[in-house]
Amino acid sequence: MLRAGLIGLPSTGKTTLLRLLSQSGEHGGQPGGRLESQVGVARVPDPRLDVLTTLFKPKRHVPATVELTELAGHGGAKALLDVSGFRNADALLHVLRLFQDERVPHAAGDVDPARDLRRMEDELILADLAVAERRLERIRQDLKKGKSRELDEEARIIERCRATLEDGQPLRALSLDPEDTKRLRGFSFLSAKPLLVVLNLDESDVADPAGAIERAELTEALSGAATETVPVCAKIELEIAQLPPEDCAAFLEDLGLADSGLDRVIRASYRLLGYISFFTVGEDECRAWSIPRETSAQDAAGEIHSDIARGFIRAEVVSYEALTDRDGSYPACREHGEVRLEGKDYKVRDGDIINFRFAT
Ligand SMILES: Nc1nc2c(ncn2[C@@H]2O[C@H](COP(=O)(O)OP(=O)(O)O)[C@@H](O)[C@H]2O)c(=O)[nH]1
Ligand SMILES: [Mg+2]
Repeated sequence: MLRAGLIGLPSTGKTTLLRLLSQSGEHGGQPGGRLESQVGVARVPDPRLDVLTTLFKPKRHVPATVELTELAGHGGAKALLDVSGFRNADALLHVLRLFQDERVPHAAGDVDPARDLRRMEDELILADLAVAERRLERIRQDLKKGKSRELDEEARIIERCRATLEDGQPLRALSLDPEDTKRLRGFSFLSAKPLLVVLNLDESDVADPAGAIERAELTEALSGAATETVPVCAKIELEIAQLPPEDCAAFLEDLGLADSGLDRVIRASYRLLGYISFFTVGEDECRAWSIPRETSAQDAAGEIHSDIARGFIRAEVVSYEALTDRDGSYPACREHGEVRLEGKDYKVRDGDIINFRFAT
């Protein structure tokens, strides 16, 4: 499951966004509060799962999910990020306040998103710099006890990280070879994580996000590597999401929005991370699973259960298009040679419908 951490200064709309994405109307904690840590689960909207559900009429249908966490106690005056809380996150969602509202004082004074974006980036960089320096110190001590090629390699890449951070650049700007990527994985550097900037717009700007970005002088700051931007209007969208479903579309359209905040934020996250979905189908359950692009069949099996990965024999694969074209009939797909048997190294494609054969 994809894990996303919500970051941002107080009173920018993190909790509101969390509730919008997890479609939960409950109000945990105080508005703008700093003390609450909250977790929400967002279901990934996917019309393909709906089609499969109509074809197979399973007892259950289970969408892929994204787990969202808002951590307590960061983003204050000292703005210390609790690194450990985000260690597991696959991506960070930075909620940036563009909305003006006198009733909601902004902790940092005026509404100035360019400043806030830089400030949060600096927080990530500082937290990472501390980690890099601590590790370099340890390596230096270990090298006194005995040389090793791997320690030298690690020192080299961490030194490169340190220099990048010292220069005020996030680590996501670095291009690394796979070996170095592996060496750095254990450090869970925050500024290396893909970043989705969620622009929490003023109601009056919803129809013109490009204009709002320009007026806030954010264009250049948002052009960085491994970042995506998505505009929302968290408060109004949450109000709309709580209306009966048949009214939602009309209200969104009135605002100038083509689809829901949930759709837009999740789609942007998938683009950012390069995630794709595969499906499992049957009478009991139709289910969507998210995996990074280029995931092997065996690793995809592990997403379902480690036993299936361990006992992996073959993946029986048919594309979503082929199976739905034949009204969900496996025999018809087989007859036309559309069901393939793939080995453990097969790279799963978006929309594959997979039946894993495994030994227990
Ligand atoms: N006007 C307006 N107010 C918002 C918007 N998003 C959030 N708020 C309000 O800002 C306050 C703080 O929001 P909250 O989500 O708790 O912020 P957090 O501190 O970042 O978690 C609440 O009163 C929200 O209703 C928005 O898009 N427009
Ligand atoms: Mg909050």
